[in-house]
Amino acid sequence: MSIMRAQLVTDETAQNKDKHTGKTPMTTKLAALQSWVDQVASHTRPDAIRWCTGSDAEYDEIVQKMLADGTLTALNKDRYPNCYLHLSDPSDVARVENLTFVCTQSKDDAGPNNNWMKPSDGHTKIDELFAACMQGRTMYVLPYCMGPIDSPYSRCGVEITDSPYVVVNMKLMTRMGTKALERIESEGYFVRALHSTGDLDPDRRFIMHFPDELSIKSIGSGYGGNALLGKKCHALRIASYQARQEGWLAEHMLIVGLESPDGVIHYVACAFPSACGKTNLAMLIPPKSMPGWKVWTLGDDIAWLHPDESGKLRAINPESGYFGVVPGTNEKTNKNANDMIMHDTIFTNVATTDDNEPWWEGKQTGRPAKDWQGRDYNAENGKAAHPNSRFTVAATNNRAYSSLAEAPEGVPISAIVFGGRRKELAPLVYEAKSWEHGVLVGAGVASETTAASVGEVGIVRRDPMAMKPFCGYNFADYWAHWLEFGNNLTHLPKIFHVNWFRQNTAGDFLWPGFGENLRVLNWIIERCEGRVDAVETPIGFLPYPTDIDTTDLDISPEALQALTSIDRDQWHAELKSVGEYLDTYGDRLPDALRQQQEMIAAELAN
Ligand code: GTP
Ligand code: SPV
Ligand code: MN
Repeated sequence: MSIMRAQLVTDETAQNKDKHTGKTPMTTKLAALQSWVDQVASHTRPDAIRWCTGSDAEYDEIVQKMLADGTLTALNKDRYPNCYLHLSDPSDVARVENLTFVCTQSKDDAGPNNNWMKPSDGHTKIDELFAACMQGRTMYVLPYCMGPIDSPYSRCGVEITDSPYVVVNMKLMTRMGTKALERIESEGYFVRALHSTGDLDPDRRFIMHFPDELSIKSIGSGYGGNALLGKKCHALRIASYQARQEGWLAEHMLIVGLESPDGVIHYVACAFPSACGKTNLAMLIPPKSMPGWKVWTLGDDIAWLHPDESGKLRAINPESGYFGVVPGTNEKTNKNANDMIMHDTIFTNVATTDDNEPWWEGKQTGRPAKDWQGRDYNAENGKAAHPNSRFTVAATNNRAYSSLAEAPEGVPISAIVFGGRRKELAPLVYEAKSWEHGVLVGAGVASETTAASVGEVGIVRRDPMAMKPFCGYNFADYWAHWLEFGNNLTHLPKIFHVNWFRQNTAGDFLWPGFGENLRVLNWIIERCEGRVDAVETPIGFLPYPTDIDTTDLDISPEALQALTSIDRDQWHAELKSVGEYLDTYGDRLPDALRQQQEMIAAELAN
C-alpha cells in the first residue's frame, strides 16, 4: 500500500504539475513529511520533484543523466566496469569545519568544540540562501534508514537535495528508498535533512544543525560530509545529541570482527580521526605469519553503541557503504579495498591515465595523464589526485563484509580503541586502567590534521574520541555521558590507544601498518582474554616488547623499544597540556575526568 503511494514521480510528470507553486502530488501518507516537502518546494522553487525509490533502475537512470550532462564521466569499461569519475569544484573538496554550526538555544549546550548560532538566526541566515535556489533543477526526496531496516537501534531521515550526485552516493552508502519510507511512515518521525549545492560560493556555504528540531540544512557544497547528510550530519552530530538523551553513543568508529584460527570472533570498535586509518583497519588482510585468521568488516566510519538487556555493549553500523580515502590504496596496503573499487564505484577527484583508468598517488601502477581538475598532468601543479579524493562504493562490494552487518541486534564489542597520527610521543599501543581512565585517554586524543577537512595539514590538534568535528553538543557533557554510560554496562569493554604513525628522526614510519596492525590487535585480544601480562606505567599498560609478534618484520630492537615504551618527561608535559585543554571546558567538566588527569600527572611527576 505505502509502496504504491510512494510512486515514482518522473521529472516529466512533475514538470507538468505546478511548476511555480512548487506543489507536489501526494506521495506519502505521512502528512508531516508531505507538508515539509511542499514547504521546501515552495521556498526553493525546483522545476521538478522526484521521490526516490532506491531501485537499481533509478540509479542507472540518474547516472545516465549525469553522464549526458558531464557531471560524471565513465571510466575504462573493461578494467573498471560501472565506474564513474566526478570532479568537484576545486573550491569544494573537503569538509568545512569553520562553516559547520550547531544551533542550540544556549551557546553552552553546543560548547567550545562547536561553532554556534541561535536557531532563529541560523534559520534566517540559511533560509535566505535557499530562496529559489533550486530553480532550473530537480529536487530529489530521499528517504533513508541509518542502520538495518528492522533494527530497533536504527534511525531514519529524509534528505531533500538538488544534487543527482548526492542521490547516487546516498543510494550506495545508505539504505535509501521505499523500505526506508515505509519505516518512516510507520514510525511517524524522521530527521529533516535539506541540502542544495547552491552556487558553490564558499562565502555562501553553511552546514547547520538544529538538534532540538532533528533537522539539518546544508547549502553551497556538493562534497562528502557536507552534502551526504545521512553520514556526518545525521549519524554523528544529530545522532550524538539524541544518543545522549536516550542513553547510547554515536561514534566516529570502525567496527571489525577478528576471527582467530580457533574460530573465536572478537569485535572491536576503533575511533581514529579523519584519514587516520579506519577504512584500512576495517578491511585488513592478515599477514602471512598469522595463518588461519579472518577479518570481517562491519563498518569503516561510524558506530552506534548500545547497552543490551544483559548490560553488554553492542554496535551497529548505520551506513551500508563506504566514502573512503583513495590515495594510498593498492594491492599491498589493502587488497580488499583495491579489489572492491574496481567495479560499481564512483570516484571523486582522482586523476586518470591515458587508458582512462582512475589513478592516484600510491596506486603503484600506471601513470597520470589528467589530474583531478581534468588538466593535463603536470607535476608542477601538485598531486595528480586530490589528497582527499574518495571512492563511494556499496559495502556488498567488500569481500570481507560481515553477514552480521544486517543483524538488527548488532554485534558485541570486546574492546574500544582510540588512536591518531602522532609522529612522536604515543607508543604503538597501551591499555587504559579503567573505564574512567579510558574516557580520559579518549578525551586526550590528539592527531595531525589531514586533507579530510579544509585547512592546514600535519598540525597536531586535540581531537577527543576522533569527534572534534562531529560531536553535536558540548564535549564536557559528552564526557559526562561517556562516564555515565559505563555505569550502565555490566561487562565493560577494555579501552586502548594505538598509534600506527610513529616516525624516526629521518621521517620513516617505525611500524609497517596496514595488515600488520593485526599483530597489535592480537595483543589487545589477548589482554581482553586475560592471556598476557603487561608493563604498568602511569599512562596505562604497555606490552612487553616480546609480546608483539614481529615474525617476518624488519623492525630493529631500538624501533621496537621506542614503540613499546614512554618518555616520562614528554608524557608529563602531555598530561599538563591535556589538563589545559580540559580547562577550556570550565565548570561543566566532569570531576572524574579532572581527577584522572591530576592523578596521572602526579604519578608522572614522581
Ligand atoms: P575517513 O574516511 O576520513 O574517516 O578516514 P579513515 O580513518 O577511514 O582513513 P583511511 O583508512 O582511509 O586512511 C587514510 C590514509 O592513511 C590512507 O592514505 C591510508 O593509505 C593511510 N593509512 C591507513 N592505515 C595506515 C597504517 O596503518 N599505516 C600508515 N602508514 N598509513 C595508513
Ligand atoms: C571524514 O572526514 O571523517 C570522512 C569523510 O569520513 S566525510 O564524509 O567527508 O566526512
Ligand atoms: Mn570519517
